[in-house]
This record gives sequence, C-alpha cells and structure tokens, in this order.
Amino acid sequence: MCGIVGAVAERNITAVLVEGLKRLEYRGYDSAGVALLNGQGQLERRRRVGKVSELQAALNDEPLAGRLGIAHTRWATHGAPSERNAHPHFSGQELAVVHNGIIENHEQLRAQLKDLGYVFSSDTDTEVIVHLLEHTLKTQPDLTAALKEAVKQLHGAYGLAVISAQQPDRLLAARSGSPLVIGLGLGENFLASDQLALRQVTDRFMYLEEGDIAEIRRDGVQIWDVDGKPVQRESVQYHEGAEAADKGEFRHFMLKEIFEQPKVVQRTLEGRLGSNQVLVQAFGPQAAELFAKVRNVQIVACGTSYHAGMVARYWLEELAGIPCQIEVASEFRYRKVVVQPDTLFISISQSGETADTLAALRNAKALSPEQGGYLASLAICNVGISSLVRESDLCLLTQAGPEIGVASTKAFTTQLVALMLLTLSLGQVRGALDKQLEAELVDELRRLPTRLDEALAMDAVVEKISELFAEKHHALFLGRGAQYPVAMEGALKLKEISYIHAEAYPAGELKHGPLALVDSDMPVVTVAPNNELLEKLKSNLQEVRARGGELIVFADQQAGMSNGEGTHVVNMPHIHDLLAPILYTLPLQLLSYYVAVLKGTDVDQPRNLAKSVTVE
Ligand code: HGA
Repeated sequence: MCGIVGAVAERNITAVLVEGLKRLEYRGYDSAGVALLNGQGQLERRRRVGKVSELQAALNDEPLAGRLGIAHTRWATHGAPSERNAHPHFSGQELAVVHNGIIENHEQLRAQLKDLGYVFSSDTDTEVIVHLLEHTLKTQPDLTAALKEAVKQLHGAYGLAVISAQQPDRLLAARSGSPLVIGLGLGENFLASDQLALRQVTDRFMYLEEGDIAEIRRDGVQIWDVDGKPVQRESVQYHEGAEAADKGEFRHFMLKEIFEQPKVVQRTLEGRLGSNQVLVQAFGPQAAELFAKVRNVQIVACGTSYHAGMVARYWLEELAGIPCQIEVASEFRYRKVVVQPDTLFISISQSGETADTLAALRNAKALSPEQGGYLASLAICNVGISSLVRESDLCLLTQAGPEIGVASTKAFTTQLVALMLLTLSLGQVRGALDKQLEAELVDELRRLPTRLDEALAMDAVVEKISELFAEKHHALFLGRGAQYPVAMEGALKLKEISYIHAEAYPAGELKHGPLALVDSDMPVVTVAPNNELLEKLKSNLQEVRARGGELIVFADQQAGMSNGEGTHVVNMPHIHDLLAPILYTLPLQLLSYYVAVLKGTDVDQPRNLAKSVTVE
C-alpha cells in the first residue's frame, strides 16, 4: 500500500525521505519516487519502478539535494506500475504532489482540466490533484488557501503532501480518508502516512484528523479543520515499543489487542470508502475489470481466518449474488478439486505464511486453464511483504498491526471488514448490489468503530459472566446464519486459551444431537442479533432451558430478551444485521479472555499453539 514521507528542514533531507520510505516498505508497493526543491529553487524528482533500493541507486547515480521535499511508495490503483505513473506528480515545473487513496471523480476532473489546456503525463487519478491545484492558484495565489479550495472538488479518499517552487518555506498536507501524521523536530518538521517512517528523526507526533489541512514550516505547524477553522492537534510523545511490544496498561497482549479493534478496524477502512460506495480500485488497478468476470468464489483458510471466510460466504451470496465455497486449507490442498468456470480464489491468513494456506494457493495457481484453473487469486492478509501477498494476483491488506497474542482477535475482525469491502466491491461491479443498500452499509461501516467501542464498554459485565464458567469443562455455542461462524470463533477462542472443551452448532441443529449433552453443567452461549431468525433462535433457547441448561445470550437491545432464571442476557448495541458478526465477536473474545484469566492459563501463549503456523 502507498506510503508518504515529507520534510522541511535546514539540512539536506534526501536521506531522511529515503529512510522513511524504507520503513514503509513492509506495506507492499510497486514503485517509489522523491521530489526536492534544489538549491536553485527548482523542483527535481527521481522515480523508479521496483524497490526503494532502486530509487536509492538512482539517487547515487544522480544525487538530489534540498531542504524541502516529498517522497512516496506507490501501490498502483489507477494506471499500471510504471515510472510515469509513480509519484510525485508535477504540474509544470512548479508544483509536486504525492497522494495515498483514490479520487473517485478523477475522470470528470481530468476532462475539465484537459479542456483548460493541462497536459497529463500519467494514467493516475492523482495527477488531477496537482493540475487542479495549479489551476486554483491562478485565482488564489496563496498555496495553502488554494489547497483548501481545490480539495473541495475532490471526491474519494486522500492523504496528500504538496510542495511548490514558489513557496519554498512550506510543506502542505491534507487528509480525508487516508491517515497522515506530522513529526515535530527541532527547527525542522516532517510528514508521513505512518509515524513509523519518522521514528529515526523524532519521537513527537501530531495526528491529522479527517478533513484537516496543515501548513508545515521549519519553525511551526498550522492546522485547519474540516470547516476551515484553525485548530490545535495534540502532540504525542512516542515511547519505544509503545505499540506492539508493550502491553501498556493491559494485563495481557490479548486484552490489549481486543481493545485495539475500533482503531484497527478504522485503519482497515481508511482510503477504501467513497461517499456512497466502496472504492473498488483499492484492490488494485485491474480489480474492476477482473471482478466483473467473477462468477464463483472459492475461499481457503485455516483456524480463525477460516471462520472469517465462513461469514463472508453468507455476505457474498446475499449481497453480491456469487456462489461461494469455502474449505480449510489442509483439506483443500490434498484434494482433486473441480473448479467452476471464472472462479476467484481467495486465501485468508493473518501472517501470510500459513503453510497450508500457502500450499493451497500454490496448488490453485498450478492448475492450467485446461485443467479448469482459477480466474485469479486474491489474498486477505495482515502482512504486506508475506509470501501469500507476493504470490497472489491481488491483495487487500488488513491494518491490524502486529498481533502478539497467539489467539487471534483483531486480525479476525479486520479480516471481516476486508471481506465486507470485497463483497460490496464484487456486488457493485457486477451490478448485483442495490445502490441504496451499499450506501447504507458504507455509512454503517463508518460508524462501526464507535459501535465496537460501545461493545467493549460492556467489559465488566462480560467479566462477571465469565465466573459461570470457572468450574465448567464443556460449553456449547449457538448461532444462526452468519452468526454461526461467529459462534464457531467464540468456541475456538474458549478452547484455545481456557482449555475448556467448546463446540459450536447452528442453533437449528441442536435437536439433531447435541441437545443430549445439555444439563446444568453445560453452559450454552448464544449470539442473537435482532434479525429474521430471532424468533426461531428463541425457540431453540427454550429447548435448552427445558433441559436445565444455563444460557448466556448476547442479544440486540431491541430483541426483547431479558434476564430470567438460568438466563443471562447481555444487551448489545443495535447494529445493521449484516455487520452484526463483527460486533458480536467482541463479547465472545472478552468472555474467553476472562474465563482463561480465572483458570490461570497462559493467555498470550497457550499450550501447544504457535502464532504463525508455518508448518503443515
Ligand atoms: N490512486 C493512486 C494512489 C494509490 C494508493 O493510495 N495505493 O495504496 C495511484 O494509483 O497512484
């Protein structure tokens, strides 16, 4: 994924920019570039396809030096990976821009700007921004004021860094849907899409918020909010290891990672939502063309990722109208499979190094078209430089950040978010998805981090309920529809970290066998959003109560369920039914966590398990 670095200083900043790009390499990219204002007051740039090391080599051959500059690693969405499409993009010799995100109305703006005489030298959506800014400067000569004016015309997502030969004292930034952070130095200041890129130069950061525009000078920073009002953003001191390697205020990594979910879900959505629709290009420049051809989907994954894929099957068939099959990778890889024509192969893995999933992908790719090969492969993964991502045709990276706890939590919910984005993209491109429903879901996705915060606020209630499991050896988890895989994930979490034997069933299956197990020693956990299956689920729960089973029900506020003898109801925030699997996962994670703490197990490193399963 794209990365941005910028700097304004009194020293030559070429090395700072290149080092920043190197630190962003893990995100995955296809080309890199840098532009600086040189000692003669001219903008100069170097761009290369491939790794930052290629750019570095180009800079060794033809050095650049300057005190104001911007740099970028590009992961193409509009226009092939090539030197002419690599950022920074120029308008004339005066103005340079780097951009993360997608400009949805780029075609319309391109046509207007061409009519005005602007000549385009790339196929990117980004180039419209730099010409639009130059055009705005004709009536509004102040660069900051012109940027404020110009961004009003952009639809879509952007994180922008801008420099001008006319205004050598400032680096400008604009954020809408794609993150940016300012790094505060002594007599010099920096900008990046991720603070990781700037840790070698500073430990003080200021995070831009949605709609912010910033003017960054050597001796200060000025920020305007979405309404154009001057604002102060808090500056935060970074402590080494404050992110991944430190549990902070939390007792275990797992609990820390559970509580990180609103933030990482937000990050996974960033740059991928347009005003009313999902930005299909976020899957890559060929995605729309390819998605239009997809007639079937095959998902392959292991463990928690497999459960994410199971939820996606409900979504893909309901929203995109695409038949979907899912299988665990360790089975799929050793089976002779019959491939339906035009099937998209999707692999899901946190690390991207899961041995079985990787082998399944390689088998799938080895099938020739005559043998009924797959249309293309797509990876949903948390690690940009992983084998799975490198070997797949397309990828969508989850932005969960490093996950230390062996039991996966934030990786799962961000996979669900990525799979919902994929479903909406496929539905949109194939014309199978109602536009109003898509707009509604995009809106709900934007609110999702807040809903997740509300669910986490029920922490103490869930902790209390966990006491019911202290002496138990078995538990049943029930769900219906897309909540069935959520119940499976809940059971897996409980098994993994508390070593309590737990099984998940579709609630309607209860009477076909597992009901025989139900007695007062068998707690039954149920997820009950307020959907059309609720009444059926309620009947299933009566069947449990009639046998003396103790019920723990996570139910929608509007589901009309209340506490009773042997029934413990936790009221969940109301959410769109299609997104409920993401929300209802959280209390099940918390439940497992607190049960494990009560049992005194090694929560972060449960016995016999490893984080990245790189063996068969
Ligand atoms: N749309 C721009 C930037 C792509 C991006 O942000 N990728 O993560 C381009 O294609 O150059």
